[in-house]
Amino acid sequence: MAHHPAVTLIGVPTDIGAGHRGARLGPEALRVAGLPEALEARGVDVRDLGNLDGPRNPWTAPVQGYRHLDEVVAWNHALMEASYAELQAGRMPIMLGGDHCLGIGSITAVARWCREQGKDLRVLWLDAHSDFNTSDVTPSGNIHGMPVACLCGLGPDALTKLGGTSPAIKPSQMHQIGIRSVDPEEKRLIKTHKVDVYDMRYIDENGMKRTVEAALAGIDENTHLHVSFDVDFLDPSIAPGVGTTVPGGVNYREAQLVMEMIADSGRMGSLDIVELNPLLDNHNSTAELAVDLVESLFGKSTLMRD
Ligand code: 6HN
Ligand code: MN
Ligand code: MN
Ligand code: MN
Repeated sequence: MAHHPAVTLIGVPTDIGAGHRGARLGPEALRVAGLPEALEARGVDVRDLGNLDGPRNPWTAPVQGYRHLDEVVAWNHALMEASYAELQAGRMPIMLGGDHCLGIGSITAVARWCREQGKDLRVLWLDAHSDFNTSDVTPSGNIHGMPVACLCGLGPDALTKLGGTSPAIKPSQMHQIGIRSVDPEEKRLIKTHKVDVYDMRYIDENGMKRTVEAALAGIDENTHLHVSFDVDFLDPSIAPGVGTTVPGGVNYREAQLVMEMIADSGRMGSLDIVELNPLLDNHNSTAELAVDLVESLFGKSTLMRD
């Protein structure tokens, strides 16, 4: 069995950035689906920090293009500190979301740590969405549609400068797979900023193997790979438990292949699992699938390679 770093599970029970409530229950659903035990069975040293605390969801309308901005800032600030502390302690943080706005705090912490360590950060964003909206162009005001823009320096100071320096990352560090729902103005932004996007058409035409090879091209032993896994990356037929399902997503075998290839790279240093909404799930089956895929991220092959 491959050697794995020690991991720390950080529950981030928030749906503050989403348009549906219920993702706040995601961390518990992942635990009930057996995530800690599955990692332990892979030989991983697992510590569960429990859930972070933060403001409740006020469930109010957007103000100047942002819903719940103050609450999003508070949650991300708490997560940034918790995640940075684990990296400093030499452990791999695994964020149990929670909606995808938590990618701001999570990746801001990773970016700071990589800067200090002289490591090259690369982000793999597995998602149906690009999450590159800004307050001027967002159709919803929901901040889970904005974390990539915020990380690249587009957004309110309170989020773009969460870690002091802005931007946290350059668009060239961001590589997105599975994309199939991008708002019209958001599309213009990701083209202007040249985010590396492998959309479903690319996957159809080239296959998942070549897609992942392209997204990981050029990594080396100095690369820290952060994987941000939005469960709506998966096709809704296998993963109904998310608020923003988009048809035409990644199937079971394609998803396994992505995870196995990331495991083979040996470079994953941090992970978000986000957008799972147990209230929309079918008897926790989406959480169980997420656990199955995380096992593959830690080297459990479904085939004959163990
Ligand atoms: N997610 N583009 C839509 C919006 O409201 O900005 C959907 C965003 C979904 C975000 O799934 O993490
Ligand atoms: Mn997302
Ligand atoms: Mn999404
Ligand atoms: Mn790049």
